[in-house]
Amino acid sequence: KFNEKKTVSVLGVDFSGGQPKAGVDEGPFQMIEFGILDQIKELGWGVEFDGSFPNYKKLVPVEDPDIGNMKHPRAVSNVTRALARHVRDSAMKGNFALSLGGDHSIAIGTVSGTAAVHDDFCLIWIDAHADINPVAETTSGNLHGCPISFLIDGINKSAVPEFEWVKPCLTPDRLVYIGLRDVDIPERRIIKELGIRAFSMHDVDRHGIGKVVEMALDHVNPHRNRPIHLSFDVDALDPTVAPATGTPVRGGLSFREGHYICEAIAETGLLVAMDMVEVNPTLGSDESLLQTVTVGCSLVRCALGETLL
Ligand code: EXY
Ligand code: MN
Ligand code: MN
Ligand code: MN
Repeated sequence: KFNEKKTVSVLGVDFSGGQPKAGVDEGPFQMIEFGILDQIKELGWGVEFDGSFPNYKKLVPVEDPDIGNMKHPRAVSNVTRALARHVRDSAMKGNFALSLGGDHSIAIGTVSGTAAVHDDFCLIWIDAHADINPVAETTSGNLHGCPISFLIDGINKSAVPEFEWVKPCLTPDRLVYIGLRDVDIPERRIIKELGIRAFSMHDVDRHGIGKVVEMALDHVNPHRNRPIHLSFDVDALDPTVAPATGTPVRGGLSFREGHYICEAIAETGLLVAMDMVEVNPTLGSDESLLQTVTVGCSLVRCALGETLL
């Protein structure tokens, strides 16, 4: 078992450059203000947190013109490159790496960091979106819609020098999605071509969340021996459950379905890293902010074993 309540390295990633809305960079501050660090300690884990905050904003260049359709490419590259090192160093020490976003482009770094230590890892991606747009085909140009295209070999056909440091570290059979309901046409093509296993909300309705998580784990982790990286985009949840997020899509996971996923993954004892992303405390009322930060923190606690008896 990997996650035998050792120490959690908490990485606050105050970054919003993978998408156009301000505020998602405040997600980590809000979750820390809400008490996530003490909550994790209360579960029996040690917590390592750099009080001075890595401050990823410092890595955002003043000049960052588009490359092709890509917006803020150098900012995303600089931040994710530094983050990959932080996650790698945490994992190397045997710590659980918890990255609090920030937008989902940060997963370029978090997953690369995990892969550097656990080369046989699998990736469970909980999201309304597939985040696998090739950079040559993204219509929005927002890199939070593209992170996985950097991680799997061959999706981005021509190399982008700014991202040359990213080594494809994931094979299609070690990725699984749960929660999808807003997938772009190039993304559908890639999922099909590469045979990536994806459980949409339709599948959750049909089979129930218990069966879906079991099928997802059987696919990416058939012998239950691979380290797991869980990348949880809060917009996977229904907007009535998590309203303060940049790209909400109706018809998402219920409060319990979201928590069930985290609990079932915690139960495997194989979780080594988690991202909690796209919490944007500036979108909506104070009430929807509190609601979203609360649910983000409680998903993290469940993934760390809060509800295991
Ligand atoms: N697929 C759309 C795009 O590429 O712009 C929307 C992506 C939203 C991504 C959010 C974080 O999951
Ligand atoms: Mn700009
Ligand atoms: Mn996402
Ligand atoms: Mn999303």
